[in-house]
Amino acid sequence: MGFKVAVVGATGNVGREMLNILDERAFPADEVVALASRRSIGQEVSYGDRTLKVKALEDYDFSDTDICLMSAGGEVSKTWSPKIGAQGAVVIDNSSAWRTDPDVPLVVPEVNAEAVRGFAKKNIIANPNCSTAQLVVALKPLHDAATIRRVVVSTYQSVSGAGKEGMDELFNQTKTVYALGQMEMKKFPKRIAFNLIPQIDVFMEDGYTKEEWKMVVETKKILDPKIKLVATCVRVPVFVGHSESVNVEFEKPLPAEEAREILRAAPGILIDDKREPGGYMTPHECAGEDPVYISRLRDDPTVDNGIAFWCVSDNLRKGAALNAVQIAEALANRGLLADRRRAA
Ligand code: 11C
Repeated sequence: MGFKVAVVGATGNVGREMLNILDERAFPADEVVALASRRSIGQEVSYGDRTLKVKALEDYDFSDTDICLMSAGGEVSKTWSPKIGAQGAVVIDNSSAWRTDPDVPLVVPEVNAEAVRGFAKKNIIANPNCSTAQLVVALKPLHDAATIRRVVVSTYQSVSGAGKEGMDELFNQTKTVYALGQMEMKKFPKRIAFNLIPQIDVFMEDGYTKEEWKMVVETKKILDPKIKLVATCVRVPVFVGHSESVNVEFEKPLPAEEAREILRAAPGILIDDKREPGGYMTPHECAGEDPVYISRLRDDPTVDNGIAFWCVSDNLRKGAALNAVQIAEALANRGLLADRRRAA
């Protein structure tokens, strides 16, 4: 017997990708339901070769739903995730609403899959921010090998991280540059076409942005609270795929060549690093792909035990929808959903 799965926010970038990935990975679902706000009722979305008509979240009864994949933003999640969890479904939430809640596991299955066992306090599991997800997949095997002391990361984040409106803004501004029309800025604080913006999310009191803060607190919660991390997050005119320049300092020696073999054997990672023109991954090539790609791996001679690398991944997949479906798989593989059914 398979599971009943609801996808909330099914008409958005990430919601559609969740439906694709449930189908691609043949998640054992007997029924998949697409939900969104009332204004999307009747819209159609694809689930493999099937077409689902969107139903209203507000009117839906979750009492026989096993898993609810939620990608409808923080405010919707704050209101709805506890209500859905109270009806018995396990909510896997893609927003930032629950990530720092001590009663909610924050999970990247390649790193801390066992943490899914802690879901029962609220029936909610949080998916990390996209820029954190790809980073911790790369850091975990390195941390196990040589204990990370400090990470310095600069991100190059695509506009799809800001949703469909972000993608539309890049498209429209780019057309405007050539057509000499009126440049409109709605989603981003400065022009993004042929430009980049060193601000993602709001500013905090200490001068860092909330996106940078998220990378710090989420890495600590998922991987190790002792890791020191400093981030600079930058929006770039790329539609899909987040890139990161990463410097890691270890407690113990870990030469780049050894790190390469460790990363090569680690789950979720592909090494694309030929040290020749074009011998590295770019966001354009990673769009639609599942792995976290590592390129430009080299020693960092400015610290005692350090390496530097380039890390690229599809932010809508590993950074959001794929990670959420992997969490659902981690629950199912551990029999945690079946147990819930037997207990009900
Ligand atoms: C961006 N990383 O690229 C953000 C999007 O906390 O889930 C995801 C925000 C979040 O704009």
